[in-house]
Amino acid sequence: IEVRVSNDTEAASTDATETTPAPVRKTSKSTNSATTTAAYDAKAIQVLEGLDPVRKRPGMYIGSTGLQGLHHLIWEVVDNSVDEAMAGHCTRIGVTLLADGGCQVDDNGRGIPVDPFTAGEHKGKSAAEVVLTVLHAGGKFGGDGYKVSGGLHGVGVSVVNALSERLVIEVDRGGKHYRQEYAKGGKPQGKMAVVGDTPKRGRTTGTTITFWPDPTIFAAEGVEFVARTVLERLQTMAFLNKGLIIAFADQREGREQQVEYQYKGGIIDFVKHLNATKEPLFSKVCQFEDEDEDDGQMLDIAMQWNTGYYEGIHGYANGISTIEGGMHVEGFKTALTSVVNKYARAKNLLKEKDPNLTGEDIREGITAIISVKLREPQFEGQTKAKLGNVPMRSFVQKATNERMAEWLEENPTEANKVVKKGLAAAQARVAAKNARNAIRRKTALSGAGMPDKLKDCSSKNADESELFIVEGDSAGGTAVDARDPRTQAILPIRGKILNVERARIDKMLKNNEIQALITAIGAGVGDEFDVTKARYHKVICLADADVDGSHIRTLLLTFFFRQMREMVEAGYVYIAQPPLYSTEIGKEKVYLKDDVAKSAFLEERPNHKKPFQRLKGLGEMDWEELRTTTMLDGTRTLLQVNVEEAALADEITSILMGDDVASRKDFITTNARDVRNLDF
Ligand code: 0RA
Repeated sequence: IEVRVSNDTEAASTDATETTPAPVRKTSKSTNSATTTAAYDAKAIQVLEGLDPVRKRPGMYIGSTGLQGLHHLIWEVVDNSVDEAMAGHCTRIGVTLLADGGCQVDDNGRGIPVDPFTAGEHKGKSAAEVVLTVLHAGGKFGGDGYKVSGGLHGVGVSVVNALSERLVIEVDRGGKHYRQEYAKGGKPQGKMAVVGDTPKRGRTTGTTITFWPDPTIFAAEGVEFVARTVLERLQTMAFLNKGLIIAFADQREGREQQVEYQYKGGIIDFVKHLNATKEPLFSKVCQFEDEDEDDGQMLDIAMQWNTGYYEGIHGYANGISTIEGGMHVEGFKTALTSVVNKYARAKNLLKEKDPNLTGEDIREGITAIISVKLREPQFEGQTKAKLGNVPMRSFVQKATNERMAEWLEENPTEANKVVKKGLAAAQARVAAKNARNAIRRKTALSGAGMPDKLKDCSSKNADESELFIVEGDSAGGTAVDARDPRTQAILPIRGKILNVERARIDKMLKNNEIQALITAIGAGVGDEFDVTKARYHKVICLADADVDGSHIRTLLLTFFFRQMREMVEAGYVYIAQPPLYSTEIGKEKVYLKDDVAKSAFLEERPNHKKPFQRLKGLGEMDWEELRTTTMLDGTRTLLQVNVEEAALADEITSILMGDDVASRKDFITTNARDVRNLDF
């Protein structure tokens, strides 16, 4: 078999005129057999050759030199193996975090070609070496190559090599075991060479890449991989690549674990997994696939509804999560709205006089995966997480229109439930509008419009204004005494606010505490929420450090996450940390915020009497204590709440707030140690 390196001349010459290196996720054109030539376009590649630019500006290639960038190295290597799997040549990928800090990725694919080129720019080097030392060389190998390449993540393994202090590649091919090693910065230490026979046990062919990230590059946050981050990503990969075995092993001391993912149902299993903590509306999952060979695009879509009220549509392009949506998601939504309305009319579930269901009505409670693959994905938007390829919209729309219509016809029981749920959502939408109008009217009637319970601050500058939401009237009173009336407003709320996960928005908006909160913040709610109108840029949940307090805090956070998400995204939502214990050192009173702080305190002073003066709650502190420990800027500590990844946050919210008590308990137990830093 002849191994040919080719460069798409057009793409390469464009690259050559670029003044900046390609950003992360930019992809090189994949080769198609018709245009492949044995000759190598040296002129074009010269500009890109050498790995120095990567070390000079790592951020341009892997996004950052923080933990995210560090993990990007793993994704880049794994993507190559996933490509091989998608081409039908690999069934198992292993990812191992080694005890010495390295990361090993192995696959049972065909093995990356090892024979040296006999001519051209890279004469004498193996294809494997070119892939590891030439920027943008990845994915351009092989005769019939990859029609639609999976990983297409973008930057290629040469970037991983450039940013490692050491890298070893091993290939099993034709019964031989090959090996080549690279030193810091991707410098080859000798040629690819046979070092023995392919071991009798294990694979017959395959590729193993082991790398040790360069700590001088990742100086800011270190080179320690986070198992949970890797596991989450690998699980998603396994869902998106039906049947593929992805085995993870952590061999680091004290953290040993092994996990293997394989989903024979692919994204059907993904949808079931996401809905596992919810109550599915029916057990079937609607799933379909389509492929357009000429345009080089594929889609794989699955969906199921649950009895909840929120929509969870998760888009992926070439295995990359498109949190901001894009053309594939747009096409899906448009088709879904149209096809369900058509069905509802045809079956007389919507009468002639009834208006159409809106897209939102239909998507209430949906869990859907929209996974597409395409040759040259364009990622746009603020976080480069929105798919911009326009043809993808009509491709997804057409397939969804046709295949969903079929599915609805073939599954009348389920179709009926989908329509009924949409009708109920439409009713709630009308009721919610009335409730919102009622709040607006009430606001207009009561002059200034602020709730009676609110002790507002005098500043009208949102940037410096803080709203403390305080549990209980008595603690509220203390907080009023403790505050800086110029910049700090106090809103006491009584008891447990409504659990918004279990209540539809219309019911929720009738709740007095919620109404007061919405009015005080002054920026609307739900779809109408406008973060630029927020009257405070710090909204601080102040509740006891005990179980009840943590419950009320979770309820508040859920409300913000679900109904004022932009507040969370803007970083306006905080958690105050009133201390749980107090004790004395001599005459001075010392506060300890939790059990961890208490243990640390006792460890330092083993002879000190135990602080079991446990503050029974916010009410136990006088206003001066509350001010210095919890409210005064400079002496307090606040936790900022942030949304890490919408899909994950959605899952956690459901687990914590939903009806499934067992998984909530399980989650809290397994994450008890991290609970303070919970990324909501
Ligand atoms: C192109 C051609 C062939 C194998 C691969 C690429 C390949 C690359 C990687 C990267 C990680 N794992 C991989 N596995 C395979 C082989 C072509 C042939 O043997 O005919």
